[in-house]
Amino acid sequence: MTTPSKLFEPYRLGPITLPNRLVMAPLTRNRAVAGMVPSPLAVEYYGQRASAGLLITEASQVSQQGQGYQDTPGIYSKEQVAGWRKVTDRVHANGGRIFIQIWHVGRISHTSLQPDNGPPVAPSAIPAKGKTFVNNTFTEISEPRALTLEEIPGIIENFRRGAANALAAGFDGVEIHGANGYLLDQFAKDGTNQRTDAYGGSIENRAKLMLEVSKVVAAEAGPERTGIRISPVTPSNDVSDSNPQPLFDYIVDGLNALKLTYIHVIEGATGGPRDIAPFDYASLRKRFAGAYVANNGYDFELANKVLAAGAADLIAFGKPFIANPDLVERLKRGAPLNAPDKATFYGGGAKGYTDYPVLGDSLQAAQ
Ligand code: 8OZ
Repeated sequence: MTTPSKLFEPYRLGPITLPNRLVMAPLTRNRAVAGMVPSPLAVEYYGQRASAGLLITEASQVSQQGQGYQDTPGIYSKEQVAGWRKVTDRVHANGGRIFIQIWHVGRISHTSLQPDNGPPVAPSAIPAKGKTFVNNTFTEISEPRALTLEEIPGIIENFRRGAANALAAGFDGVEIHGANGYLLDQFAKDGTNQRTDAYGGSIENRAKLMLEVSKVVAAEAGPERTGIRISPVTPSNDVSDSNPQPLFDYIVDGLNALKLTYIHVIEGATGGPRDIAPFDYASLRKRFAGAYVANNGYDFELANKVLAAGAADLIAFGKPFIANPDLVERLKRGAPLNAPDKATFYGGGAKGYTDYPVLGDSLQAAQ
């Protein structure tokens, strides 16, 4: 006898009822068109995946300064809002729900993407070791400059505008990208933040920007429609912290006070080992009254185990959703999954984006 899986039970996320506990994780696909507008193919791509309990879009920059890779969509211009409106309309027409992930990359960028070809901005002028994808090639990340104290309100305002634009584009909510070594994570962690002003030094000061951004986004979108993604121990984008547990305990206490609807937690190294460093994720869950969305390397078995134990409310799947538009149906039926093609993750057209077969297609193909 099989135990019924909690993955397929509905979940009330604030004002929104999700028909199941599967979340499509935000996935960078680098297919935006001129003006960093989501392409018509994105309408198809997200529309195909509308059976997920909740879709979260690819990370979308809140300003030109917030862009770090070629052809990632924005949420700061009228044209971008109009492009996203087509996506949300299609998802809703197909019966789905969709949040947009809003993003500022901070130091993970290249001068060729920045206003006036200037340096990318960061909490401190510490270059990241690594490469970004620009001009169709992998290129060294550019040396950043430290943001002045006077520039910080402008960044917070850009996130607020992103949230306002998201609502205008018809999104059901907003996810703040606080993870993976981008701007908000760079401020939070002491490997990248050596500021001596109100945004550096103590845990309280380093967490300040993430919490201030969360406050204005929640004020704009409503806390019941605002989530945030965090990655306490990931080494992504050359980020590190000497003591992440008290830092993220403090951050999550602050997010709880703001009554955000969910925390989306990348457990371990993003896209890598779940056990890269010791960290007590249950401590975050205990501190937070809203939903806990668990991510990183989940399969059906681990998802069921964690949901059954009450350690998470929702499970975010990344790569499986790239390759399986009907992931919910496939897991429900115990059907085989299509394998994702890494070569078409970033950039390109329909291939590896909108052409993965759904179950009926593969059965037909097999006949
Ligand atoms: C892969 C490639 C570029 C960006 C993240 C937004 O890691 C990203 C990203 C992933 O959060």
